[in-house]
This record gives sequence, C-alpha cells and structure tokens, in this order.
Amino acid sequence: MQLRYLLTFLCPAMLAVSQGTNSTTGALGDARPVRNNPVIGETWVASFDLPAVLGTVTAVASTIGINYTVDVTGLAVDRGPYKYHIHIHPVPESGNCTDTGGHLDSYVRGDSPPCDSALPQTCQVGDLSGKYGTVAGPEGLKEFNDPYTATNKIQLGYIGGRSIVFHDASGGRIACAMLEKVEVSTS
Ligand SMILES: *[C@@H]1O[C@H](CO)[C@@H](O)[C@H](O)[C@H]1NC(C)=O
Ligand SMILES: *[C@@H]1O[C@H](CO)[C@@H](O)[C@H](O)[C@H]1NC(C)=O
Ligand SMILES: *[C@@H]1O[C@H](CO)[C@@H](O)[C@H](O)[C@H]1NC(C)=O
Ligand SMILES: [Cu+2]
Repeated sequence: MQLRYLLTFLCPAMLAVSQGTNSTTGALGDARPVRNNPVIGETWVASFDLPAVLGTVTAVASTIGINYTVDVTGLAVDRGPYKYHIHIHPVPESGNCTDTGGHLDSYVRGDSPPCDSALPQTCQVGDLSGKYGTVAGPEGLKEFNDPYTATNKIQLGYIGGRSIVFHDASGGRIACAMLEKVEVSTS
C-alpha cells in the first residue's frame, strides 16, 4: 500500500522532470560562452590543399569565443551538401582523416539527436556546420562567431591540437587539416 502510494506520487513527478530536461544538453550541461581568450585577434588557420577542398578555415579569438571564416573552393556540387567540424585529434603524418577521431564534444552530448541550430549551446562544440550551416559547393563561404570555442587552454572548447574535417553528403571524410596558430612576426 505504501509502495503503491509512493509510485503514484513519484511517477508523474519523474515524468515532469524528464519532459523539462533538454534531451540534447550534454552531460556537463549546455556549452558556456568563452570570455577569457588571452589575446583578442589571435589567429589560427586550417589550410586545405586538395583539389576537392582548397582554401582555409580561419579562427580569430574574439571577446566572446571565436570568429570563423570558412573560405574553400573545389567542392563537387553533386557530392554536397558538405559538413565541417572540429575533430579532436591532429592530422597524422599519413594524412588519414580517420585518425582525427570524433567531434570536439566538450560537454559530452554525443552525436544524436542532431544539432538544433536554434539552440547552438546544446550542440557538440565542434559541430560547426550543425550550428552555422553546411556548404553546398562549389564554394564554401561562411563567416560566423562561435561563442563556445576557445583559444584559452583552460577552456573546454580549446581548439589547440584539433583539426577541421570536411564531410561529403555520404559522411565520408574528404579532407582534413590541423588548426595551427599563426605566429605574428614582430620585425
Ligand atoms: C533546451 O534548453 C534551452 C536552453 O539551453 C532552452 O532554451 C530550451 O527551451 C530547451 N528546450 C526544451 C524542449 O526544454
Ligand atoms: C568578431 O565578429 C564580430 C561580429 O560578428 C565583431 O564585432 C568582432 O569585432 C570580431 N572580433 C574580432 C577579434 O575580429
Ligand atoms: C585510414 O585509417 C583507417 C583506420 O586506421 C583505415 O581503416 C583506413 O584504411 C585508412 N585509410 C587509408 C587511405 O589508408
Ligand atoms: Cu566531422
């Protein structure tokens, strides 16, 4: 009798809690905006030199997160739309994009459900095309601010040692390049 009472009391309450929970939020919560990049304007670049993806993805440290410019060409229109992400590992000597590992997922939300671009804070931090749109080809041109990635090492969304990977419509990793800090010459 007591147990039965407990269950009828608890179940609606649990249901209410689970409905209120945002199912796409990561285990560590929603991504939080980065406001402590050490040098505003610090620039990182991933350079793509294949005919199928030629150009750059540039990341500039901003007061909140990072400003990105995607500027590539060569994308075959019949293989698009193309996704592009920050993956967690560097590109190996061999150039094999498989070795760049999975998406930068600092808040541990997993690949599914897919990113809802209306709620970018709930997406995988590295899912740039999910948050800001795919590119169709032959050019891929995008400019956006992503509040959740960082040039500050202590931040979950730190981009150092990561790679940018382009995927065709089938999901294949057609090109990858490391994000590298642009050293400013002082001469
Ligand atoms: C998901 O979380 C965001 C805040 O991060 C909130 O704005 C949105 O309403 C939530 N969605 C649902 C279905 O609870
Ligand atoms: C980043 O972009 C915003 C506009 O989206 C701009 O106001 C800001 O100055 C840019 N930051 C840098 C460091 O370029
Ligand atoms: C890339 O690496 C993966 C996993 O190690 C392997 O299965 C695949 O054959 C490699 N691709 C090439 C082109 O070497
Ligand atoms: Cu990817």
